[in-house]
Order: sequence, then structure tokens, then C-alpha cells
Amino acid sequence: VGYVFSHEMMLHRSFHGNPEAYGHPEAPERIQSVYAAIQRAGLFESMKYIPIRAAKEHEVLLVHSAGLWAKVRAFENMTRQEISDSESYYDSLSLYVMEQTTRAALLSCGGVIEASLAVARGELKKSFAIVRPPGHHAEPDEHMGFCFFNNVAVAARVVQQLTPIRRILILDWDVHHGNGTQRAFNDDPSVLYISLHRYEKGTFYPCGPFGSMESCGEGDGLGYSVNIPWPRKGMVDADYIHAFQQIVMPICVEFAPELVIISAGFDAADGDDLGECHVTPAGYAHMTHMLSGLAGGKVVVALEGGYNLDSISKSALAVARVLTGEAP
Ligand code: Q9C
Ligand code: ZN
Repeated sequence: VGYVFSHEMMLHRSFHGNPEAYGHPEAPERIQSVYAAIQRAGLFESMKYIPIRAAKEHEVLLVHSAGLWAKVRAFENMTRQEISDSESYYDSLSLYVMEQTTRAALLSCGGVIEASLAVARGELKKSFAIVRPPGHHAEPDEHMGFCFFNNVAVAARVVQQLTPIRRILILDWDVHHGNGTQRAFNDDPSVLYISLHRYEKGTFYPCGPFGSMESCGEGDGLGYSVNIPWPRKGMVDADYIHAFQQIVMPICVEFAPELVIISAGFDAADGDDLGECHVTPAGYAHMTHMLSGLAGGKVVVALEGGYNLDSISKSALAVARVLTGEAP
């Protein structure tokens, strides 16, 4: 089992202009607290460090437009004044940006690529990418929802390009619909995208009908996007486990993925104020265990959202214990 981490991804932090931004939920401490919990538990002794690197332009362009690439690259050369001036624009996209954003976004994406390649090539059985900023809201041509590049989407495309693996499952249990990920593969039957998320008639972020049950892919990809939209807040382990047993696992078994990538947001965790749900560490462990029965156990876990430091670190630790075989 491998893992990816770097303190350098903590340099993206919100502090400019808007004083309220100081307390932005997508905080650098998120990955630090996950790392610390896994370290305290002694799990890194049985895990191999996978060197992190920046995603390359040609990799990002497998999913994203040249325009988005240029926009994100431009942050590193912006002055503090320019950043401050553009604040309301970025607020409208649920983003904050600063000079180190580019580097952090490239490392986060490159980290998930490396974590995925190591598993896809059989060098490691499983991996955990402890990364930020998250990725699943990033659309081919738009950064949004705290996300710049769609880490898991880029990683899936790189795996398809560099290894014999074709059929990839992306299971997204972040409390928000991964609109960017579904968009990237909406017409592609080689990547099965399954998301469980709060929907509430399209009023919950990222809003609109794309996260509905009826939105299930198009063209050749029809049926290869599966949305499980929750009608309200307050979902619990039993809701997720029931959905896994009745919907997720039967579809996955039929699809027979060669690689599983989990878009692992922990904002449905009990204690998370954005998600307002109650999934426990045991719930996340159970889902991880079920998914580990697929693809010969080739599972990559990539961090997405999750904003309560205590909830996210306990949940991530429970997942890591399943990956390393310490827990059933
Ligand atoms: N009224 C992730 O969990 N909320 N992103 C905006 C606007 C944005 C969450 C609310 C939530 C983004 C990766
Ligand atoms: Zn989320």
C-alpha cells in the first residue's frame, strides 16, 4: 500500500483581502490532520511513500481545455493586488486563489496520477493520495467548488494512456456531486462514474439537474454515469450501505473494473458542517471493504472534500486501516 503527501500543498491558503476568507473550510490543515492521524496510528510503517510531482501540461490537457490550463498557470504570476481585485469573481466560483495555488493544484493532480499509476502498473496493491486542493468539481473548462484540476479524471486518463487498463470505476462518496468528473466521462463507457450525494431537487451545491438520477450519461456513455441523489441532509451509514448493496455493488460487479479510484470526500462524515450528514468511520471502512472486492483489489483513494478536521482524520484513518489490511 502506497501513499502520497507533501506539505507543499499546504501553501495554497486563503488570507488575502476578505477577512472572512481566513476561516475558509478548504484549509491546509485538512491534509495535515489526515497525515497526523495515520502517522499516530503507526500505519505509515506498513505503507510506502510514493514521490509526488507536479502534473504535466499534456496530462492535464487529457481532460481540461488549454484555456483552463492557462488560467491556473497565471495565478503564480499574479500580484497581490490583482488577486485582491479578482476576489468577487473567484467568490462566485467558490474558489480562492493566490500565488501558490498553481503549485498546489499541480501537485495535488500529479499526486493522484502517481498514486494511480503505481496501482495500475501493479507496483502497489492499493494507494491513498492525501492531497488538496480537491478536484471533482473542476470541469473540462472551468475551475470551481474549491477545485482547480480534476485530479481523479486526469489520473484515469493517464492510466488509460500509459497502461493496458481500460475499464476504470470512479466511485465518488463526497457529499457533493462530482459534476466535473461526470462531465469528463459522460459519453465514455470506459469509465464508470458513480456518485452518492446530497441533491435535494437540484438545490444543493453544485446545483442543477446534472446530479439527478435521470442524468446517467449520453451517447456511448449512456448508463455509465450513475447518480444516487439524496433527498435531504442527515444521511447515515445505513443509507450508504443500503445503496451500496442494492445499487453500487451490483452495477460494479457487472462493469468489472480493472481499477477502482475512490473520490473520497469526507464531508458526509458525522460532524461536518457543510455536509450535515452522519457517516461514521466504520461506514467509510465498510464501503472501502466492499470496493476492495473489485478489480482484484486495485484501489486508489484520492481525498476530495471534508472540512471538520476531527471527522476527516478519523474517517481517513479508518479507510487507511482497511487498505493496509489492519481492519476487515
Ligand atoms: N452558496 C468540495 O467538497 N459551496 N467542494 C458554495 C455557495 C461550495 C465543496 C456555497 C462547496 C464546494 C470539494
Ligand atoms: Zn464535497
